[in-house]
Amino acid sequence: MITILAGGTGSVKLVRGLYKEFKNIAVISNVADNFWFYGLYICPDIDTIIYGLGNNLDKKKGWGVKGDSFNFLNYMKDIGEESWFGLGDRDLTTHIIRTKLLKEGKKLSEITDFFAKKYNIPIKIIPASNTHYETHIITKDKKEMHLQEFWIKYKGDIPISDIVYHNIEKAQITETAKKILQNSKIIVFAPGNPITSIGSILNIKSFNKALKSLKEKVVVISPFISNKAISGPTETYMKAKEIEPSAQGLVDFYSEYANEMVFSNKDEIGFREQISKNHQNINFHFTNILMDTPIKEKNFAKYIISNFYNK
Ligand code: FO1
Repeated sequence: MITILAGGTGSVKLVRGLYKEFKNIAVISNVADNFWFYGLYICPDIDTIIYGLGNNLDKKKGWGVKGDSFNFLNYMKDIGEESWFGLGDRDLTTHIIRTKLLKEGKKLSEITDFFAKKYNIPIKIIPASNTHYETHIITKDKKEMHLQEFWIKYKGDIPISDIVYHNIEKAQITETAKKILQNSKIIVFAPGNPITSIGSILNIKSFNKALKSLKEKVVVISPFISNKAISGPTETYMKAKEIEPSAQGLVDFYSEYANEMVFSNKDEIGFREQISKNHQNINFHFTNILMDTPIKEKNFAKYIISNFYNK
């Protein structure tokens, strides 16, 4: 089995490729982007995986349901309610059902199983934790807000000084996640944001412990091409955590978790000159990591399978 640690729009491309090429996969999803909005519990990263694998994802945006309408949201706006978070009408059904099930006492992992079944997705999608915790942004003028508020409401346009995981001390790895990690032949860190998609999982104490004991299985996929993030606010968040926003910074950040790392062949020169010398215990691999078409998603999945699973 291949387990993928995933979060956000960058990760779903890798998950989709592996799902098509291999099937025997499990996904452990970031949950720190989850939040309550209009009294509904929203789990963007879990939903992106479920919609992505069920062929329901709006691929252009990278989130939400394809072809969705926004009547509900527009009416909220008309009556003067907050409308900065793009909840589509079809997408809304997921949040309403999930919130109802949560209120009936179901765990997030059980609810996620329910949706996977509903959308005919025959693999395990596991929330990194059943405990709610949130990634918060601390602005330079000392305000604290949820990641979604920072990125969507304020368009990421406020200077920031730090990122914290609010309530993470209460979060625990689930027994299912622990078992799946142990039973996997390889564990792939998807090319998600290292701070808010993958780092938010690594910072759960019990998760961190479990992963560090399985270091020889971990393969990290870079979210950078030519030292620039493929998408999203990766550099901003790395800087806020005082990590150099470059391939070098990524290697330093992930070096305690993995001995195998895959980077874009456009970043190879920097490695020859410097990075490999400082990290001689890590095997660096270089290939075309851009997955901007279904063919490239599949080709990259094949690359992972042949180089790390069937090696
Ligand atoms: N991202 C946006 O940039 N704007 C939105 O309005 C927005 C709405 C949204 C609704 C449901 C959902 O599952 C995801 C949504 N996202 C939106 C994506 C999401 O905020 C982030 O990309 C992820 O949390 C990053 O991992």
